[in-house]
Amino acid sequence: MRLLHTADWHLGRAFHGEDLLSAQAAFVDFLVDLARRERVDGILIAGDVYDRALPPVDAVRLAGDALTRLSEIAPVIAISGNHDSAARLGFGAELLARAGVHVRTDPVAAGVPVVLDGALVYALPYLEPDLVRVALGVEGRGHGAVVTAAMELVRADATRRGAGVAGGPAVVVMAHAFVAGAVPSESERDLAVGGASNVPHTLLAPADYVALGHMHGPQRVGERGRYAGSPLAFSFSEATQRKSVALVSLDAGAEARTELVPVPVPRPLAVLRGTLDELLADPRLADREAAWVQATLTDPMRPADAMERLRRRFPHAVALAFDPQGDRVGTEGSYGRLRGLDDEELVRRFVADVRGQAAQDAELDLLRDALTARRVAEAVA
Ligand SMILES: [Mn+2]
Repeated sequence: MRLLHTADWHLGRAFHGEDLLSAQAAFVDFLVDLARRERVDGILIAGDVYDRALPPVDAVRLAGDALTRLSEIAPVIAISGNHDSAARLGFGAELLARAGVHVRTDPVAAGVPVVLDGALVYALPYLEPDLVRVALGVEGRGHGAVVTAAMELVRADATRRGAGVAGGPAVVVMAHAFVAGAVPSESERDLAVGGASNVPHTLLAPADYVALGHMHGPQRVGERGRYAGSPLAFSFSEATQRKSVALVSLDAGAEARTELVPVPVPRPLAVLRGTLDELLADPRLADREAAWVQATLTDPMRPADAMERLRRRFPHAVALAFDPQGDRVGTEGSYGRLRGLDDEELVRRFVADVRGQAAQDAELDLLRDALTARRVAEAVA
């Protein structure tokens, strides 16, 4: 049997202020065509269907359209990610399931598979530890504890159904999580404060295939895990990634085989560096004129109207940074050094900077509590 694995659609997301909805609609068209052409037996969407808990109406329409069209080809199984509101995405789930669209947002139902011909698909929604530990009866804290509890439900059920013995069904586990060893981009929202967010891939074993969401770069992790990656780039850190969806073949007695199918690129990304005059004149940059452009200008003095002038050649320039070179070298652009820091580190540095003294442990505890509370509030918003 063959499954189509995708994730992290983030419907409703913008890219540096530019609407991505038409590009996302084009991706849905591509996916529907691919599923039909390849005659897949199931379609897996591993979380972050929407970009936020309250998605814009156009994004909701597109999601409805996508699920309807895909369900006409094969059963669809979707889980909620850390960007989705589990309650909203899960609305009417029982009704949708009757039409072959299985939206799984309830952690307690992790041990109830979607049964396909030849495979059991266990769909773990994103498990926010502070929200689901009571429901899962977990004492410990952190992601490892809740994933362990959910996987105990999975293993018990899979064993009951004869998985793992010759002639038994294949097991697929879907999850939206940061599996240790995976490589993030700059567009995933942190799952936890303080870096205790990742889980060892062994927690998700045994499975013939682990269909993951959360990381936006397509990649393997562990022996049988794979992140499908987002269909579109959401940050310039993804400029060199080849976005794809995964076609997974599961045949009795054989290892899962994966084929990556590249997703059409609506507009490439270009990361440029040089003086403004160089960027405007360099003939080698002709093929970047239609790209989304991030430019770092190295002029010793900040040129006037830099973005406006840049856009005369690169109409889709959306991000500008300055890194002056030469005699009048300043420090790196004052905000450049903050790029890529998580919220806790950002606040920590801010405090140290304005007070001239690092934050104390008790203050950091307060800060972590506040950041956790905000994350939980976002998850139930
Ligand atoms: Mn995501």
